[in-house]
Amino acid sequence: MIYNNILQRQKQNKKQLALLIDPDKHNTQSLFEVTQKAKENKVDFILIGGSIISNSIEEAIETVKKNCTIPVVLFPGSLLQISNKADGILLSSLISGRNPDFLIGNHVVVAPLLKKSKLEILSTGYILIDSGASTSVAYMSNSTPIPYNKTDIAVATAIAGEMIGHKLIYLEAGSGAPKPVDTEMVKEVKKNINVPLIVGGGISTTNDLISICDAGADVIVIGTAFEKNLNLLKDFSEVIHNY
Ligand code: 1GP
Repeated sequence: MIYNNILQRQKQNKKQLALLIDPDKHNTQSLFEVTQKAKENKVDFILIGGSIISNSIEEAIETVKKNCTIPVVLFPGSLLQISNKADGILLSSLISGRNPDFLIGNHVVVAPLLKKSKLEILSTGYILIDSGASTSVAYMSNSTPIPYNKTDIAVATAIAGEMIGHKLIYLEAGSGAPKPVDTEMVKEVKKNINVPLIVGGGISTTNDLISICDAGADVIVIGTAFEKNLNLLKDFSEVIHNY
């Protein structure tokens, strides 16, 4: 259902806005505010997760779901961030890295649980790109990102990810990255794959957003920019939904 929507929108050459919520950056009141804004501005889906979470992910999902009907998709930074209360999960393999746990090991551990759940499984080839600063995801996954300008490596990685069978490719600069993934890289990756392309990390202005849309991203993920200024959601949503 979530994936079909993404495919449909991709076919119509429409973009989708995904709001990333890190439960540790919120309390119940701020979660209420953020979901309210997401609802008003027609966010397409909510990703929920973080590198380290000390707040309850289940409580955060419950609060979000109490306030809106936007699909909630887990974006787990660890095995502790799996919950049946969400609608789906980005089951990501960190294909830019060479750490077996993040390529397949963790997936094996949670597979039986996921099979029993009603979560929609969105198999994702997750590609981390160096954005000039070290990121939590690179450190926590003990993996090396693809260098910022090595478009050929990113393209080959995305092609391999699609060939292996991932339903989505995610180009990630890392949460709070000083700059987004290079638009040339986004363009080339887009040219070389058929599955929908997600781009996120370091997108902080409407200009960034427009450039990433123009380069061919199908789904754009925003977290930090909205944590800093929730009013940006309206502007970003207008860009995406009038695209
Ligand atoms: C991180 O791509 C997402 O996984 C969003 O990044 O927090 O920089 O928007 P930002």
